[in-house]
Amino acid sequence: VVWRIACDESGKEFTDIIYEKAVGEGIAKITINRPERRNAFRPQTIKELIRAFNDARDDSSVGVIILTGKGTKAFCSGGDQALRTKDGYADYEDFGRLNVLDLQVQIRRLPKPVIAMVAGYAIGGGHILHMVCDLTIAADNAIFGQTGPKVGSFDAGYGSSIMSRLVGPKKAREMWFLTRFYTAAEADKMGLVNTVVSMFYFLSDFQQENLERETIKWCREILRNSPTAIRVLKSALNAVDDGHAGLQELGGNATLIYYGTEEGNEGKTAYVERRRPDFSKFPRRP
Ligand code: 2NE
Repeated sequence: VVWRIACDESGKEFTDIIYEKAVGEGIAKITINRPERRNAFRPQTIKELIRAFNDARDDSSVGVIILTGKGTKAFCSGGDQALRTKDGYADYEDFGRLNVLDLQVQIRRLPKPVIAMVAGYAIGGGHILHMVCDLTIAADNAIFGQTGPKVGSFDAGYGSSIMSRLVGPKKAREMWFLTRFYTAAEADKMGLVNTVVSMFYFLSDFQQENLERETIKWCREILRNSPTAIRVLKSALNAVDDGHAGLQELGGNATLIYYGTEEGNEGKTAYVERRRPDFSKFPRRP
């Protein structure tokens, strides 16, 4: 795979992330780039992630998006605790924010599969980010866990509800109440990840390519399939849990497909031609 640096329509450079697209592949890769802080995010990081995800969503040549962290030590260690204030996380502005919640919703509703590629720690808000992704490919050095109740935080939204769906209500309570860390093998057993890439010789960047190779394999398998089927299935798999918003996403897909039919087009054409629409030739299917 040949990666080329990408940008969004603003053309502004990214400081906290690396945004790339694989030449001729239909794959975008978004890398949190704060390895010196175990890829903890600050508001700026989240703003950049949102921009990159928006671009990947709008780029019709992209079919799958990989979210990962720079280096082998961490996928993401959650919110940058040094920047935590009374009202969220604050960097350049004098008020805090929890804009990671917007990012979670964005990933959840993005009509293309998002794959978390996890090496090292996925902790706190970083753990929640991998959970909201559609699939997780983990290296065998990956460590998963919530620290919220230990560091005076919690995520009572997706961080609780999706976790409970993934690992079951008892295990979710264990993860949140005890704030233990879990190995990749344990996470696999709990249903937190899709596969673990075995890399006993994992320590150099070159070896990290094993994890990416496996992830690309999964991407290519997805990309061989129908984009519309994948799109509708993602919204269908989320619909019940996401309530009205989930139904809206699924319903939006029905409208999208209907607009492409002759029947849907007849309504619009009749309006534009200022005549009564003639739907008589369209079947009322059993
Ligand atoms: C991730 C973990 C377990 C890694 O441990 P280790 O031993 O590999 O690294 P170390 O030495 O702890 O960290 C390396 C450097 O990264 C910083 C550290 O302070 C350290 O800095 P220096 O001493 O070298 O200057 N660092 C790591 N994680 C950071 C963070 N989250 N914020 C700021 N600096 C961080 C270990 O580092 C760890 O346990 N990190 C904290 C994990 C954590 O508690 N995250 C916040 C959870 S709450 C949250 O994310 C959240 C939420 O609950 C709700 C909404 C939004 C966010």
